[in-house]
Amino acid sequence: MSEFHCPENHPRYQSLRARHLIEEGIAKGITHLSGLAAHGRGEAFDYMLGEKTQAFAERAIRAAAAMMVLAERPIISANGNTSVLVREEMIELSRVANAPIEINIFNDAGNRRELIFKHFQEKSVEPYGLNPDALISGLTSARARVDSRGMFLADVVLVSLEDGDRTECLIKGGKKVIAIDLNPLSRTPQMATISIVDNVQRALPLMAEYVLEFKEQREQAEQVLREYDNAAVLKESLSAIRAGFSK
Ligand code: PTJ
Repeated sequence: MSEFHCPENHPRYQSLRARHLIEEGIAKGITHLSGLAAHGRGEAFDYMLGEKTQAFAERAIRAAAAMMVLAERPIISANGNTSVLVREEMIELSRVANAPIEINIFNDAGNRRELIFKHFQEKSVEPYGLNPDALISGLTSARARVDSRGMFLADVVLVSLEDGDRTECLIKGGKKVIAIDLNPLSRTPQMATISIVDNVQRALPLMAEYVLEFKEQREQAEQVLREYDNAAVLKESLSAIRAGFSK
């Protein structure tokens, strides 16, 4: 496995480090090879967004934190990309929001679930999803396979960096979905209750900060959620990408 040699003051340090994490995840069998393509797609959108959390994304992150605090059974979904990019950040959010982590993968062959489980175990966390025993109805991909103690019972599901149609099925099943996805045109953010168009590496730590704030102010969390407009956030994110493209 290649070492990461890059001075921290290199202008592309963060981006190169993220690439290295994905590369390492693939070498360890945690991240699927297609995760590399997914990552590249995200990089392109992030570039258009100026590689920073835009105001509309921060509004969505704040609303998402409010939703996590007010939820009865929130859960954080982890796949092969997020497990290597934001393991520590997911663990911290899980701790402050009292929301378990559950492994949910699209490419469900071989021992990837076990490898992801062990990757979290290194940090003394045992996510759900090692042996899924329930199904999300209406979904034909492996993402349907969930844990009856976790995702199956959850009322709010945080999904990051994800393909496909799971969000629609979760919503049809009565759950609320918070999606983190740099491409606002993807089906996941288009269908989600709250769509965070931002890099998962920036969004999760900020969400954890807001969760801590709202835990002390539940009424304010309720107000933030009442006033939140996801359609406006999606519209603004598209304008920002268009503006970034024409620069
Ligand atoms: O581990 P598995 O088997 O569950 O597979 C995971 C991947 C990511 C391979 C799978 O879900 C996939 O193919 O996803 P897609 O369809 O490429 O979608 C990924 C979405 O995440 C795209 O819309 C990207 O723009 C977006 N994205 C990529 N990197 C980031 C991101 N969004 C937020 N933060 C990122 N760092």
